[in-house]
Amino acid sequence: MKKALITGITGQDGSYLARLLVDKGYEVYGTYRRASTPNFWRLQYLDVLGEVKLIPADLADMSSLLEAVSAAEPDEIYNLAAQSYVSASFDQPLLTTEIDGTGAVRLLEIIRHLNAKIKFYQASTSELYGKVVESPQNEESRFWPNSPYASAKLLSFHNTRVYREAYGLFASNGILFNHESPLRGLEFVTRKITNAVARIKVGLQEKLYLGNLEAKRDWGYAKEYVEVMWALLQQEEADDFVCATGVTRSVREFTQLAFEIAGLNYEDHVATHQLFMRPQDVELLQGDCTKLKQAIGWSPQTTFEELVRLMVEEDIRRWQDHQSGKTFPWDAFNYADDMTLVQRHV
Ligand code: NAP
Ligand code: F7E
Repeated sequence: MKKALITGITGQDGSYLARLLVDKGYEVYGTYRRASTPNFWRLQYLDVLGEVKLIPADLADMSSLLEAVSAAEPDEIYNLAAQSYVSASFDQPLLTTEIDGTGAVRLLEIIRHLNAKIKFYQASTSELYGKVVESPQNEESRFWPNSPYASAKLLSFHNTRVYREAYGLFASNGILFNHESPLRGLEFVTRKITNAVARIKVGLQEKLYLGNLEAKRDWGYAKEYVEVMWALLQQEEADDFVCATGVTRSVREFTQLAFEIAGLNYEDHVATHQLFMRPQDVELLQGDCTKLKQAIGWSPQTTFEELVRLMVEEDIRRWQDHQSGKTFPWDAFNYADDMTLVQRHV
């Protein structure tokens, strides 16, 4: 039986990947952060919490990572843990660099010294392209990070390649474009919108405050993207691959469609607020995953319209179930609403 270690197993991708690997017959280990409030709701939602082994570890802490890898003795490591919110990286650039940049190097060093046969997947990102100079973006396109998050991810991207070339490690980068789902964190714009649409629909909220409505993203479905992570570690050789849909849409288009699906007009509810603007933004992302298609035959199945619909419908269902007294694994019921954030922020 193959063994996998997933860092960041409590996150969106970590949970979907855990489900996928358990279904494939893997023994799955995952790292989680000790916190005052446990955060296992996604693993519970996918009914996989009871089928994984959990190890406390922090990407900023070498000893805990060493212990995690020693305990799991994995064949494959999927490094998904990150401070993954671009906006927060402007507020916490050093912490973000420690986790998203140096964290990967800690794992690569552990692999090099402990067992160089362990295969390594690094969660790289379309944010690396930043100020894009060509569209669509592929593996050859210029990287020009626009945030501390992206420059930290550039460090881990290149070290993954360096350890592959210098030491012969099987270390691959998946350059994944934005991928979303009903398990997406509430800070990210897609889920922020679908959760707000649901609250407005059931009468709990009136307004939704957003930042840059004109930014364009290539949004895919997270459940499909974790299949790529696994497939990349099954290749003959390690390499770097873009994973995307090739379709780009603006935040405004996402918002308009999400409200329409709920039978609402976004112009009646949406306002912009400075709080949700970034010092600088990535204005346009659109990926070209030709190389990936040729290597593993993968192509996205869920369209933009289907993705928005499945997220809106799931959030409406959750709020309706909540109002009728049901309890279930979920994050939104104790999350501060927009108005509170806008009024309380200094
Ligand atoms: P996510 O939902 O924010 O999950 C991040 C995970 O990292 C969580 O399990 C979190 O733990 C953990 N984590 C945070 N700081 C940590 C630390 N210091 N030590 C150990 N674990 C830590 O992110 P995601 O959307 O699943 O993304 C997975 C990975 O792919 C990330 O590396 C992200 O940067 C990258 N990525 C994401 C996308 C996307 O569109 N989703 C696209 C490209 C790349 P807690 O639960 O305790 O917070
Ligand atoms: O923003 C704009 C915002 O925070 C998308 C992470 O998974 O994908 C994600 O990063 C766009 C940006 O994702 C709001 O300015 C407008 O242009 O959902 P987001 P992101 O920054 O693209 C990449 C690939 C990753 O690697 C990251 O880990 O939406 N926007 N108004 C807003 N964004 C947020 N969050 N909130 C707003 O109110």
